[in-house]
Amino acid sequence: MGAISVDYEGFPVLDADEVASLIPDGAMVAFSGFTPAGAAKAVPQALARRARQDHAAGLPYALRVLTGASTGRSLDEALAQAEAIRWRAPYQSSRTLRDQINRGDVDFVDMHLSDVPQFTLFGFFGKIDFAVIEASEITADGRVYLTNSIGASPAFLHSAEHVVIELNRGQSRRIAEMSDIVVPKTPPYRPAIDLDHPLQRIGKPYARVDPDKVIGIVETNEPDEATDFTQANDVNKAIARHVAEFFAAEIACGRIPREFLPIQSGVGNVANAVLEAIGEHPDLPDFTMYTEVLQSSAFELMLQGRLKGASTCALVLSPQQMQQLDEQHDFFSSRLVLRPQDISNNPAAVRQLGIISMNTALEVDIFAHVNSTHVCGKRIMNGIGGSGDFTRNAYTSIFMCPSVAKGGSISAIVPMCTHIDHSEHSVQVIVTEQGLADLRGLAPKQRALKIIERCAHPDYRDYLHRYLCDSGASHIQHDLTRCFKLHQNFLRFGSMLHDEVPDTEIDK
Ligand code: 0RQ
Repeated sequence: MGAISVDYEGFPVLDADEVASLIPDGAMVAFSGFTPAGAAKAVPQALARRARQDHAAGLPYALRVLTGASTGRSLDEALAQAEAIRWRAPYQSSRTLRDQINRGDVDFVDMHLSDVPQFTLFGFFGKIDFAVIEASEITADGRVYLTNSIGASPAFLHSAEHVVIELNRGQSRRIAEMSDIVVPKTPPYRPAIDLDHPLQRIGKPYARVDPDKVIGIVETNEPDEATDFTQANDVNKAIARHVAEFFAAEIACGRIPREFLPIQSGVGNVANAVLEAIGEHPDLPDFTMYTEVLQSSAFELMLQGRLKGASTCALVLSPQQMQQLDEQHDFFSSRLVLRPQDISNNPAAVRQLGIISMNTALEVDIFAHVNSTHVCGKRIMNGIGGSGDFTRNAYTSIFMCPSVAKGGSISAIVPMCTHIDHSEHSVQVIVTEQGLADLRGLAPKQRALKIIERCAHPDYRDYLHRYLCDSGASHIQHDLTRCFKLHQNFLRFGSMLHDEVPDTEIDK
């Protein structure tokens, strides 16, 4: 270890490269971060430098990397570019890492995000050698005040053998006042989560660490590496309109209570567009959110008073919005609660609070199975994330996507999904820019007809109707010789509607 220059609250202040020199090849390292919000930044970059040096010297260097969810470019992208990741869980969105996973160079465990803290606490991942956690403050007695996400950091701090704190001076110290941290007890006799309202507080504003485990503090001063928000396009706006109209109709006929229900909304531009449409709809009341990621559109709705309050695991906002959050702290601190992912995504809380879940699909089949993760059943995109945590237990579960991808060469509505993340038993409503299919109470054939008519792109409706019609009578009408023909066409010819491929030439 290099020379220790100063102490902070009795902990040695280290250089990120000194920390990297202490973490051996093959170590399991748990980093803070749930999306780029609150992700560790300096130590992963130093680990990437070390990996490059070791590789140049002919030495192996790759880590087992655990986080709350996806991260910023200084973590997944930097480590992947340095070929420093051997194993990864539970979610990622880095282009380089995705390619390495799809080549088989990195082992990736795609899992429900609510499970990560308890997998950690139960020992299901094995030993956590190091935790590297971004914080705005640590005290000598082991209180750790986290930054823009809570994620799985409380569990990582609890379980890791050694802990490094990235003390980020650039992050607001007051975010911690919005944090509500509990580490649920392990079974048996685990008490129920006592949440009746999305904004109810049940924990403490800090996480706990055994001070003896803290090997050092690394001082940083960098903002989160959130990607820019792009304006909603016409397709996303059409999807959003259908969703907002659906909610208005549900409230009008009494299936959703007049005061509305808390909303969970996934990440990305579709989710932003939907929140905007809800905010603009004259017949929809002010509402609350119980979600895992709070994005920019929700922040604006909160300023306008349309969003009354939100529980989230991460704040993914622009630098200007982060500054505004700091300047108007009193306004936001009474309206925002940041929770660990085992609480923000807790299936029992989702059922208890009556959450309406809204997530994005890659493809949906005519019987309402949803693939959120694997293109053509093979290549991972990001991961299931929190979508399963919410969908299975939602009051109403909604999946949205454009009806076609890649300029129309791919239909999002297919005869059979090539990978299933959410089954017909959990998926209630499908929405594309073409329309909305409410599938509640419908048998498989009725679901198929509704999805084809309401959601499929007109170019694909005829094919899908023929598929259904030619598949013969059964409870779920499938022709196992043809159910993946559209995918086979795409893999072979680059377009799903290309003439059908002979069975002998299918992609293996
Ligand atoms: O590819 O970028 O190369 O053009 O997939 O698609 O339409 O831009 O949508 O960015 O919202 O991502 C499901 C991946 C959608 C995401 C998924 C191609 C398409 C494009 C992205 P290009 P869009 P989005 C909250 C909840 C799972 C996790 C989750 C996701 C790219 O929403 O990862 O819900 N969800 N978490 O062209 C081949 C298809 C395709 C396709 C789209 N059928 N086949 N490619 N694409 N459909 C977050 C957390 O849990 C933290």
